[in-house]
Amino acid sequence: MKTFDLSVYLVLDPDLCRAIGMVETARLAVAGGATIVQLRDKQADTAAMIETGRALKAALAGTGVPLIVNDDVEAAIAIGAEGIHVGQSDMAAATARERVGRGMILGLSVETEELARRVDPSIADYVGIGPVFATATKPDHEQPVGFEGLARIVAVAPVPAVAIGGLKAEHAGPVLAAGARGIAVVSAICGQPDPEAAARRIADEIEKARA
Ligand code: TZP
Ligand code: MG
Repeated sequence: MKTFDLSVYLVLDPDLCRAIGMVETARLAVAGGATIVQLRDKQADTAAMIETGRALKAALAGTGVPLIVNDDVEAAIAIGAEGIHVGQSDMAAATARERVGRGMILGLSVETEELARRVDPSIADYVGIGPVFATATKPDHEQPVGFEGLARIVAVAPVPAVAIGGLKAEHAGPVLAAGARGIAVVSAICGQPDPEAAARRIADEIEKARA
């Protein structure tokens, strides 16, 4: 089963989730309306990714919310995750697709129109576009694209898109107006005192923007 909803896309970061941890953050965010969850830990080795990923998978069981693993294909397979997400400097999307097979969701980061045009829809299921705004969460990020850039990139992407980078609940309207299906956030949920309420705010704004 390869259905997914990009509306409220939580990207977990171990540092920003430090207070209550990634598993509890994910559980609360899903209770608040997060529709998809990504484990992104750039410091962890595969064994550590597998350990956290299995705990996340257990926490998400029965919710219908897919777990996506950033970058580490072997961990994604071992966890039994629903998806894998790769960036432009990670394993090539085609290689990742070969390794995980047809059944897994595959997401790809694109930062420019040129990269979005080159996406093969038989390989990638969705693209993550950003950063929309500069963000301290990813210090090495590419040039921010803004809402206009986002719209231009979405327009040429052959698969559904989710926007990322400096986004908060109040940006749901312009993000959907640009053609993206949803909003991906780290700090707007992970760093918040009440991740459930934070996710709910984003879900409510998405719903309002669609109405
Ligand atoms: N890719 C582009 S920006 C970003 C990633 C992983 C970080 C987004 O974090 P935040 O806190 O939602 O700005
Ligand atoms: Mg990556």
